[in-house]
Amino acid sequence: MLVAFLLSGSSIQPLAPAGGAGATGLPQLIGAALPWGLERIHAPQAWQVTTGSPEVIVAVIDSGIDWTIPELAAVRWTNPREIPGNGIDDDGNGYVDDVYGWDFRDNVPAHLRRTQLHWHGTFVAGIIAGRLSEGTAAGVAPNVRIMDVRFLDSRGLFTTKDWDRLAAAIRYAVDNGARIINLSLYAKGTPPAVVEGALAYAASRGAIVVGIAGNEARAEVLYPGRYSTVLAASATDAADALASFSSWGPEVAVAAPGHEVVSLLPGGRVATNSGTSFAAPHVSGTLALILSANPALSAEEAARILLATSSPLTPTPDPRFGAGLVNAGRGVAAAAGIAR
Ligand SMILES: [Ca+2]
Ligand SMILES: [Ca+2]
Repeated sequence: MLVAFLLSGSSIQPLAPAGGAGATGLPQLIGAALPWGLERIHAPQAWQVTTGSPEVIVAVIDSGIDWTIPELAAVRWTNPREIPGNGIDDDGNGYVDDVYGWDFRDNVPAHLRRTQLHWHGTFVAGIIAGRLSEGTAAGVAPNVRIMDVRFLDSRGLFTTKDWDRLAAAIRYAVDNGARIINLSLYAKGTPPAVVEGALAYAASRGAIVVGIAGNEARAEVLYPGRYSTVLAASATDAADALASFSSWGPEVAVAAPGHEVVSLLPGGRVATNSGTSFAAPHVSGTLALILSANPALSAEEAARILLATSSPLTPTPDPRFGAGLVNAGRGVAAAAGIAR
């Protein structure tokens, strides 16, 4: 039985091939304007301090990532203690030849996946750390590293049989150095204790888990975003209104752009898509910049800075937006200003 959905139901709207020479659309996109979401969260202001440190690893537990895209290849995490292709678990972490992460769907190293990728994970990774050609950043934190932890199937879905798989994926990300885990997925139901246990483990090891409110357009934050161990994001549009599809509730930590977000599809095309799935990577990228600006920060300190520097969208506390719209510029400035 399918229990989980992560697509907003909106259609993909291709703009142009990334790196296409002389084509309409993309050159204007590169030259004239960054993706609106990056402008809205003040990423360019943050980049005056840092565009991200390669020491900061963000795990993308999703549908897998197309690493043939040059704009993403530069930010792929490599396991430094694993020798590729020798059939030996060199680092003794329980996974043989996991040089670029692990595919928990096919149970193989991430780069040896056996089934077709759904586009979702590539799109998420692009928002966190993608680059457009000519060195222009398309993601929030284009110099951090992305760990590819595949969990969702080729349709972008998972089932009730997969909860153990999700728990293992979370633990893998934590044990292999991820400081941030992006979970752009949700379920219409309560996960078993094994998932809550893995999230508690992540918290105990100083990994920050970013999740989503869900795309059900009502006052109920869905799991796993509903857990107190997850920073759940709601989705806003270019006018800072709550996106029509976004769920909300007291468990929302922050809001971030999620309506018609610009990022990469497998193969490298640039497109827009909508969903709370695409709000979360704006949050993950901002946290990655905060930790890049000050690597000594604990997870709690980084999360506190994220919340304290977000821009309130209403005069009073609002379950639609949590602490407000994430503000990478203010977040990085605050992080860099803390001497430790
Ligand atoms: Ca290994
Ligand atoms: Ca090996």
